[in-house]
Amino acid sequence: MYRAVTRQVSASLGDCELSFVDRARIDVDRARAQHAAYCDMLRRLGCEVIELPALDAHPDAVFVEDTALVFDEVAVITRPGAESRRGETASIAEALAPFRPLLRTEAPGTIDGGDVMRIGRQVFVGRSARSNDAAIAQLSTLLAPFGYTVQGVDTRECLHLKSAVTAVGEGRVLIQPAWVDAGVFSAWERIEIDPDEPHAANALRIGDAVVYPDSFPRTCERLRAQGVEVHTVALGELQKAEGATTCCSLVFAA
Ligand code: CIR
Repeated sequence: MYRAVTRQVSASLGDCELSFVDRARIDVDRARAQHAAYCDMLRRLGCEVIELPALDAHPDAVFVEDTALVFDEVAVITRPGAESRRGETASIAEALAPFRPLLRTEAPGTIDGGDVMRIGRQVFVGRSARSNDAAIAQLSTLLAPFGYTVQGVDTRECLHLKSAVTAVGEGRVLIQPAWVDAGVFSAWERIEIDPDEPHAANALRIGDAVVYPDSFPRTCERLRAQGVEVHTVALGELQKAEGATTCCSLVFAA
């Protein structure tokens, strides 16, 4: 059994932060419909979905992943790298407080949850425009008592570490080798994205299944050929906001 915290799409989504994609007009109603279908998929895969109301003053607030890191023992409220997103964390802290003791990263540290990938007791943190070494050091100190080791990983040409690599099963990652050094993950089986689908490395693992965008059919085929149970969703309008599959939820064991 899992819980998933999500947040409804802001009316202001069109004013989102963008780093590596060009601005295109976003149909907010369509984004809302896609987000609702995404939440339905999470329910189908066994999540109890806690849907928070939209924060219209924060265009990117639907991307809850960046505001907190949820471990089995504790949750860490982040200090997001983009200043426009820092006001999103208070209500996330409120939503998570019933389920985990809360810890926090502080200035000068900045970190987005999209840069944090956990595999077992290993926590990889992308060094990116959003996440810095100060936050990596803080996270290492915060998580050491629970037996986690935290390792910084260089990223290039992408927003977050999880734009470049995500876990798709026990001991398996899906990876875009142009954006992160694949050697860092040599202990795991690596499934490479199809080179024609550069943004295809972000999959959301829920138990034995992954939720995956319907816009990367070639990589989807590769995943299925490797025996990964893939459930596709349409996320086109959220992708225009540089969002992906993991970023729209905080999934954790209930
Ligand atoms: C941002 O730039 O912060 C948003 N427009 C997109 C955030 C996507 N977050 C994620 O993939 N974890």
